[in-house]
Amino acid sequence: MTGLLEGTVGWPEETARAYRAAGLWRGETLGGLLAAWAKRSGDATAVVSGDERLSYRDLDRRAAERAAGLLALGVRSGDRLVVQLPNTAEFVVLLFGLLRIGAVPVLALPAHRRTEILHLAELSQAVGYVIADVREGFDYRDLAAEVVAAVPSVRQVLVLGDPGPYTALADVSGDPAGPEDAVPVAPSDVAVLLISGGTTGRPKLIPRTHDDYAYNARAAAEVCGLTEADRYLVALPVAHNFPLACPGVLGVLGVGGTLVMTESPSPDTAFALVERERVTVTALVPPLARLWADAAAWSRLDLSSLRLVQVGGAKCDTDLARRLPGALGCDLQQVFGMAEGLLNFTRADDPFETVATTQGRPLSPSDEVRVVDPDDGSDVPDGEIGELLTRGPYTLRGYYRAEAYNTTAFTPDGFFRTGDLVRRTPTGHLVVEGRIKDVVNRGGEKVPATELEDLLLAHPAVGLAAVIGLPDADLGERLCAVVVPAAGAERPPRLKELKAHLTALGVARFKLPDRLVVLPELPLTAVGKISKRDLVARLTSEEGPRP
Ligand code: OOB
Repeated sequence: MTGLLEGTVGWPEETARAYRAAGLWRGETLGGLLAAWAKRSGDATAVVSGDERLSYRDLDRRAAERAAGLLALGVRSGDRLVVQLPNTAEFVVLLFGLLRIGAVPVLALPAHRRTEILHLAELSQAVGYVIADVREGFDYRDLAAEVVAAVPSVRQVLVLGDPGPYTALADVSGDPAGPEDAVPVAPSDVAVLLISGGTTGRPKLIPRTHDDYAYNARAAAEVCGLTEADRYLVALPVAHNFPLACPGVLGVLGVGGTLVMTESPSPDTAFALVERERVTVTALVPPLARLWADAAAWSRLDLSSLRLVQVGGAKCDTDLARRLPGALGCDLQQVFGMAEGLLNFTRADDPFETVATTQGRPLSPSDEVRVVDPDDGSDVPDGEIGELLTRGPYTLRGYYRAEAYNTTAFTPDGFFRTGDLVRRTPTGHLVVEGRIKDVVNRGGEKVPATELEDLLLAHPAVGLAAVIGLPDADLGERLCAVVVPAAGAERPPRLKELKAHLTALGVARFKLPDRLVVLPELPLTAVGKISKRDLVARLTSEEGPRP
């Protein structure tokens, strides 16, 4: 059971014992693993980030020094810190610094803004907030000032770069030989809190234990055939589960490979790194994969080192899947995963047709998967569409501090209701066919509809709001806000105004609607709820005028 963190639900003791007996959970902590990896791969390059190159030994030492520095600041085992850092070596150093002392990072994306960060800090009662100084014209220190003012638990702000009034991360360093370094951390403790994109209402936090996350990364590395010769480009935001542990950062370090960090996944920047560092593997979302495939035709840079590109986060359409290997000169792997746990991968020995047309099959022999009728919960036969339910050695048993929500998000016997509609093929591969959860998947970026609707309703000219996803050739789905003007409003709101309103409230830019539709009323279902299905159908067939 998870020891330190109240508000988390662990696996039943008997199940945990079975996962240990099967050798899936090895009783290791992620901090302890880094020390072991440093012994094994000492001089090998662990991380390349800009001009910086850290060997495994350097990384382990830097993490130990960071851990000592954190202890000296008063950070304790079980404390939560919201971490919002770009793809840099410092992310890896800090992550392991925290893991080593049992402090728990809440992994926010660089795109998150006031609304998201305040929520995460409050929900987790974070003691600290870790940021970069300025990125893409946004000064995170200004946001930190608001966080400190609004959330009293936040006592520390640590900054990568110019700290302003706060503490420089570079100064959070101590002597790792100090007596405080020996903080006991249990394998069953929560290692990180990931952010869910798939829940109703405000985003929920997903506790991942050392046991389960170490297994997740190790098994994913194995499925990808990762070896110490692999050099992995961290192109997606590293706080996301996919590049962090599927196999990503943790999987690569586990086999003694090299991480190449990039703050920009654009072909210009990324291709130059692929050439310079002889990158062999990376993970992309479908719109990026398409951009890379198109750009490769024109690029003079040498991409011949690439052997595997993983594509996931949203459905990779079959055309792109067929085109990608030729365009980039490497294998494709489809990945259908979720921060909550379950990962599906196509395998190197799958026929190409399977790689092109399915989203893979479960990672672990201990993953339990059911496909059920969403109405009555009964299992549907293979080939029929139903809701995917899952339970297993790296799938959560409950969101953090979400007792009421958990009663509906899980079955009584512990299966997680993914909200994804899938079809299972005779080979056990899954094809994602849709969704019943109220989320828009904008090219892999998840926008919980109700979260955005609540924010839209705060605008004086908005009476009713429904957020839906409409089909889009590039993003898979684009974000559409359907609103009914407020009774007293002089005129309907404009898209520009609603975007300005959301920006002023401080929401991540990827949550800004691409399109606004104003209607006199919203279609309702038989039980009187807004019928988003009708809205999507109507707007998809009309593709009416864009305001
Ligand atoms: C990954 O994780 P999340 O937590 O951002 O989003 C999970 C959801 C899934 O429930 C599904 O709705 C969608 O994203 N999704 C896909 C997909 N991969 C994820 N839908 C269709 N096809 C796919 N290949 O997105 C994630 C986590 C780990 C690895 C890869 C992706």
